[in-house]
Amino acid sequence: MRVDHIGIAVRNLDEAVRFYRDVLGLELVKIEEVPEERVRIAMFRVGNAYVELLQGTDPESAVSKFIEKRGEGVHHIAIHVDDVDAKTEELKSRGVALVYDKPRDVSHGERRINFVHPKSAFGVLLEIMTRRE
Ligand code: CMX
Repeated sequence: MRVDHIGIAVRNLDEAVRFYRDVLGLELVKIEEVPEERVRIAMFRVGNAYVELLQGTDPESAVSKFIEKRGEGVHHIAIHVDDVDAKTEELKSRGVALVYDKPRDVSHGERRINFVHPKSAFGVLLEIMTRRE
């Protein structure tokens, strides 16, 4: 397993991109909409991992609701696993609260993801995911 990315919730993606790319100097890999999760994201490569900025695309988006309640900031940590379906089943059998019963494909199948609810992970939203590249 390895850390794949750290997700940061922001109100204004374009403004945040200007900081992370132009001021901090991180390498912007892509900006894309992920309709399955109702977010627009910007991915920056940092060594073998990424920083992912997320802006909700509607008020009901998990990211919009997070910002409404807790403000901008670190939203989730994503752990890459070999088989997210197997990991989901293993964690469920251990009584861990998962957000989705089955993992879902996002970004045209580039990533398959699920989330451990923060109540099962000591206050942190953990994404478990497999990246197909
Ligand atoms: N990190 C830590 N705690 C969080 C949290 C987060 N990201 N989001 C919510 N919480 C906490 C809340 O503060 C709240 O705590 P208290 O009960 O102590 O107040 C508790 O979890 C419940 O929060 P809520 O506002 O009632 O939120 P919901 O239970 O409705 O939703 C969650 C929480 C995790 C199920 C929802 O955010 C979710 O489905 N997340 C998964 C999807 C997602 O985040 N998608 C965006 C990323 C997509 C991508 O990376 O591409």
